[in-house]
Amino acid sequence: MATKTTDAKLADMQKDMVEVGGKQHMTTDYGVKISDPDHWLRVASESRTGPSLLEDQIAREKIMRFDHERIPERVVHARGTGAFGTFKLFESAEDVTTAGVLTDTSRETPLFLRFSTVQGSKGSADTVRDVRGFAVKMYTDEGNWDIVGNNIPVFFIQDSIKFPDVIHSVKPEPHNEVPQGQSAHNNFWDFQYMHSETTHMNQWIMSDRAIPRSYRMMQGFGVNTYSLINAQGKRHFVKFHFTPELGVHSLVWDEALKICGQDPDFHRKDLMDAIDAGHFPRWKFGLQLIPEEKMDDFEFDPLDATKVWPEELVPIRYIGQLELNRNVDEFFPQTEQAAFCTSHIVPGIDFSDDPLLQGRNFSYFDTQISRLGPNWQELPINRPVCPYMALANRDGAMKHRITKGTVNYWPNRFEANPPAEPSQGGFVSYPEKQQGMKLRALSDKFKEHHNQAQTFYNSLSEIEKIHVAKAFSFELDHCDDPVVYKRMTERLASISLDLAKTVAMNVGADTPSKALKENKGQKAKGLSQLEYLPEKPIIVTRRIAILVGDGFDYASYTTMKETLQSQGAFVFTIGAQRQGVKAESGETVVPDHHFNGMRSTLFDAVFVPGGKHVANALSKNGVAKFWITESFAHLKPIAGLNEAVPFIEKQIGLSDVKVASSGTAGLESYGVVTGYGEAAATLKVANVGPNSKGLAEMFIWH
Ligand code: HDE
Repeated sequence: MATKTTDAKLADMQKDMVEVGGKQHMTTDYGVKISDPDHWLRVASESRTGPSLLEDQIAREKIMRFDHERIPERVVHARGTGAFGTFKLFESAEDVTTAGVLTDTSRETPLFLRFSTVQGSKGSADTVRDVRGFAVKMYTDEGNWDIVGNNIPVFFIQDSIKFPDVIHSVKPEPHNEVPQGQSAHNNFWDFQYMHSETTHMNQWIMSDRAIPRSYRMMQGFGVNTYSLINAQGKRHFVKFHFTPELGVHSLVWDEALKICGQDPDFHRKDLMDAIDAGHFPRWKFGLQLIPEEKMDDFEFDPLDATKVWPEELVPIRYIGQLELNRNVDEFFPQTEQAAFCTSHIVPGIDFSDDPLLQGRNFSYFDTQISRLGPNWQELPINRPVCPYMALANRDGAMKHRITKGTVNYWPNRFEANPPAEPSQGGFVSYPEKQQGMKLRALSDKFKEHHNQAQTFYNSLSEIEKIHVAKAFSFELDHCDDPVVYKRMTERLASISLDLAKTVAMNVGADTPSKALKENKGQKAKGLSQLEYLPEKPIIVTRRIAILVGDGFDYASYTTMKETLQSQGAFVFTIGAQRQGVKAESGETVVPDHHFNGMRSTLFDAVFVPGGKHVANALSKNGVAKFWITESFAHLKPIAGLNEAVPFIEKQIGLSDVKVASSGTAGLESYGVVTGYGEAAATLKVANVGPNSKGLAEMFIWH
């Protein structure tokens, strides 16, 4: 029995839900109960297994259904995962739009959000270096509104007609289908060089934005320019923003590479685990608005998707909140079959002449047909929750909805299902005056490609800049055609001569002697991800490992575990063996994993309690020792007590880790906190920093 709900989308989908379990017998698709699901009907006796019979309608049905289980994966963004949630407004935007979803502060609009990577196939790894998709479908009272965004605010190209080229260049190469889930190859960087309009975007994808720690810890951007129309018929151009409550955080590259193999589902599990635990991820929703008459006031064209609208010039107005609060029940019908369309807008919202958006409006609608067939809009995940009657849209493969009545056209003699006047909510396109030559061209302002790329680079912190240089060096190292890596390195001299020189040295390109474009050091707001840390550092949903073996100190283990858990952290005991680990004082703890079952990369921090286990187990185990070394290399907070202190000190090879004297609070150095003696008994944890900054805040002693 479906549970009662106030969530309109959940109630809608429940009409099509059945549940595994209970006393209901197993049946065929046509409802007949099955008596023996394990054997094909065949000629057989005790001594002989004879031929299988084609007559077996039950076996044939089962095999046929299996043979056709797969549908084409998305041509891009094939790898992804999603969740349901709600959208609430805390401020009406009725001064700029009539859209109910953006003006009615009493509503809770149900939604589905799908996150994705772009390059890899459906089975590729989550933590690759790539753009992340951020596609939201809001089931509003006036129809579905889709914002099909990314976690990076700009795009590679300016004209949709180039999309097949940019995607072909990044996808596995055609002759050998290599590489999977990577942009580190000749064709991609060849294309990037050939199109200088990609210069801005490839600064973003070489930054830490392309290796997020979690889907919950990245921004979402609509990227394209849309319009909002108010009750007076006035138009504002708009960009949509989603800013995560948890802040923006990234992995470090070595960690990301390793997690690809160690847990390819790292991000989708992270999302599901947080929602299951009731730690619902939230994003503030904001608008950047430009009144129509101001569109020519900028040095860039606001319709150019390779440019951001600098926040100094166009501030973000936050008006709402998006929350994810329910995992899907079944992946295929609720995520794989989700079909997003940039063309799905509701009254009060309209398109713009953004040339990328115009092409997307055709493409998304079109691609769903090859994935799902012409009736994809009727699938439970895609259909609206408001009343709908598409009078003339009938038939086609896999038609599902049954529409009663004798007419399927307009006008009809019954005046059945008449169109709606604008005052009744009928969609009316903004009556824009258009005049011009029919040409294959873009406006002149689209020709400038480097200013914002430089501003992005200049705005990064030193450590972020180092990461960009390392990322370019990794990528171009994987290009074996000298034409590709040499030319691309040269291009970097139009961003920063230092960057170009570092990359040239690493990848074996010619060292550029002069900048190709003067860099005046221009910076802007909102570009460095360090600006998006939570107001107060929080530990909630961070994964923390406690390493124990036989002989560990039970008191400090439990104090630390309980304190961390009370603050919403996910704590895992990693033990020498999962059969049970015995404390010095006799208690037995059953670890969640054993040393070889997990890796430090899958956790945000590590704690080692004191006790004889350090000598008995930890210092004799290579994996446990490497856990500490690797955590340190990945800039993770490490804490240890008593016997664990010299152990940690040895693994990280730090001569200046300071150690407090017995009975006093511990000290920290480089994100390592250590302590001896009584400190263990009074251990408390407060303000925990993100893994990229403020590491020393991880463990605070009171
Ligand atoms: Fe997409 N893109 N795209 N894209 N895109 C698709 O539609 C396309 C672009 C984005 O979770 C496809 O349903 C063109 C920008 C996301 O299901 C396809 C152009 C942005 C998703 C398509 C772009 C995106 C897609 C493939 C250039 C950020 C996954 C499957 C003009 C704002 C949605 C599908 C999901 C998916 C076309 C550029 C984001 C082929 C032609 C810019 C998040 O229609």
